[in-house]
Amino acid sequence: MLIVGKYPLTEGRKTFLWISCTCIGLYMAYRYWKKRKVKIIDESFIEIFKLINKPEKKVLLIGLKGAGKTLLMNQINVLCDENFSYTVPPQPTEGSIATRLKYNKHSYTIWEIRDNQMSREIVKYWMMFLNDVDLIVFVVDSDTHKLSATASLLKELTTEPQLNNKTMLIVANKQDCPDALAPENIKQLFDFIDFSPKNKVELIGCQTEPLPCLMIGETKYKWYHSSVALVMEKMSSMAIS
Ligand SMILES: Nc1nc2c(ncn2[C@@H]2O[C@H](COP(=O)(O)OP(=O)(O)OP(=O)(O)O)[C@@H](O)[C@H]2O)c(=O)[nH]1
Ligand SMILES: [Mg+2]
Repeated sequence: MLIVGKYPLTEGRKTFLWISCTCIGLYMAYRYWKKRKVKIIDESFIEIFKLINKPEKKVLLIGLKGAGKTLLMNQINVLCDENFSYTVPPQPTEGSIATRLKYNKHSYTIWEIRDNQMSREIVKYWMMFLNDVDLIVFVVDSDTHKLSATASLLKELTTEPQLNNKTMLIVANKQDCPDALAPENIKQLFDFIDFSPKNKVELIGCQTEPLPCLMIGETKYKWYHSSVALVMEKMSSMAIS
């Protein structure tokens, strides 16, 4: 028979000791489980707060009819989502198209706003969409013959007081066209815009054509031009800053 202190360890005492140890063990396991549960909840909250602190960036995509906004968006979509594909030529946009995508761990909603039919009212029309916008992307057809109309529209747009302090990226698209003006020359043509870094307006060249031939049996493209990746990188850095 075992002797603990002065008292012999009888069967009754053994059972009592065994039950006490089990209870203490169970209680400690419960305390540990509860602590872990609280920790997991804490971690979930941290994740939620991280999301809250990284709100979606809003980008407004504008420009004259046929400047290439939709094809640019299609190729940006391919860049951000490997399952995306598109047909060519794109249909003229009716009203607006909103695209949500993720790029470099940030979420973006990009609104393509079509030039409404009354060209003289177009700037006022775009202003209606300007609330909470982090970046305006203005797509330009770089064809020499189309640039003067675009220049006068941009002049009107940049004098809008609502545009003060808004960040804007001008995309000089269709650089592959034989009559396209190079980005540096377009900058000179738009001399009414202050392209200094403090003014938060930048210009970048881009092209989304010529598209490669599709493989036999394929009807949709999953291709983007390398300049589109540079445009997306610039859009992202300007929208975040
Ligand atoms: N050569 C050339 N053509 C282009 C380029 N980007 C677009 N296009 C063509 O230009 C036409 C208009 O393109 P869209 O993307 O529909 O233009 P958009 O600005 O969305 O036009 P709307 O929705 O009508 O305002 C299509 O036929 C395109 O194939 C480019 O970089 N180079
Ligand atoms: Mg369109």
